[in-house]
Amino acid sequence: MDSRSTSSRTLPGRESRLAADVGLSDADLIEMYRLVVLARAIDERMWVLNRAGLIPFVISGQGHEGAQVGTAWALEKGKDWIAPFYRSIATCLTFGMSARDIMTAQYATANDPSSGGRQMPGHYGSHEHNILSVSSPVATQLLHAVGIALAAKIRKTGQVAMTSMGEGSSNQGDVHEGLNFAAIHKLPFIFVVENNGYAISVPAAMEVSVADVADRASGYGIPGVVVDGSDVLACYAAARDAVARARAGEGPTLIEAKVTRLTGHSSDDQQTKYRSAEELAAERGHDALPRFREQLRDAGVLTDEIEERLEAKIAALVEDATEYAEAQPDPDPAGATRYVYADVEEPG
Ligand SMILES: Cc1ncc(C[n+]2csc(CCOP(=O)(O)OP(=O)(O)O)c2C)c(N)n1
Ligand SMILES: [Mg+2]
Repeated sequence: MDSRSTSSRTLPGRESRLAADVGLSDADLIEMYRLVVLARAIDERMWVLNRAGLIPFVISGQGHEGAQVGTAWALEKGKDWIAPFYRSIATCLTFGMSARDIMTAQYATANDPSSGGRQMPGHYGSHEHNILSVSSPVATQLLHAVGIALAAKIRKTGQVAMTSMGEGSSNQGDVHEGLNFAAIHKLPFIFVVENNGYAISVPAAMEVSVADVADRASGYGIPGVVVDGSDVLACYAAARDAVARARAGEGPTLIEAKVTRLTGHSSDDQQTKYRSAEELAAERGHDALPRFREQLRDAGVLTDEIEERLEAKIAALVEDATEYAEAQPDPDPAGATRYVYADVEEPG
């Protein structure tokens, strides 16, 4: 059974205070931590492979993982929908994609579930897990997610659609149109802004005219919540409340998670050109991974024994995913236009 399906059945007195306070079990917390650590380990491996000339392009989720696992955990796997963006590795893992699924997308293999090697690396998607394929033009996925939420409302399925993107992307016109529509029709929709303070080399103050993107929610008559993206459980609690509102027919919520970008924008960017050494060092202090680890250790949830086991399993998963993806065949060039043009019979 998926550990999340038990999350609302915390046994009083049997779980840590930390877990009980947010309505989760200790097993949930361990699994959330595992996902954060796994996402980081896959990401770090991607950079090594890129620098070794084995994969062409990396766009990293490092610094975003805690917010991604926290928010995605509140949704129901296999029922709800996610329209992710290029940094959403931890979101996709939380929603059911595997390390192999992520790695085959980096290698653009024929059997990559995201697109069979057709999409740019970092454009994850999974038909099996209700994860919409990432589109390269940023913010377009919000419209798709709102459409899914509209369908859910019309069909009365009880599903929720969540999308995520950066604060820079949140300035696109699509966001205004989609939020306005979702708010008017009280759609079961959640908008997560992962604010890492930069859009490539442009700092937030030059992208957004307000300190908090969440302030814009009031312009649509919906709740806007600012949450510390390095606090996994605060992110979970914000998303849990948003899901409850959405399922109750009360409409959308905007969650702004203040995260950090620990790497350059992509493997083609060098952030030391536009960020000082002091700023980059300070970013390390806003990382969810060590913070969550410490929190779980203090609560007695994460022990040496559990941690050793987790580390060994994650190292093996990353190794397996790399070797597996390396060994998979490239897509057949003859199929390059499949799904691009309609397959029409040539006349006579
Ligand atoms: C419509 C559109 N404009 C520009 C780009 C090029 N582009 C890709 S990512 C990016 C920065 C986005 O910044 P932000 O939304 O803050 O996300 P972050 O990369 O910081 O996570 C830009 C300008 C694009 N892909 N689509
Ligand atoms: Mg950004």
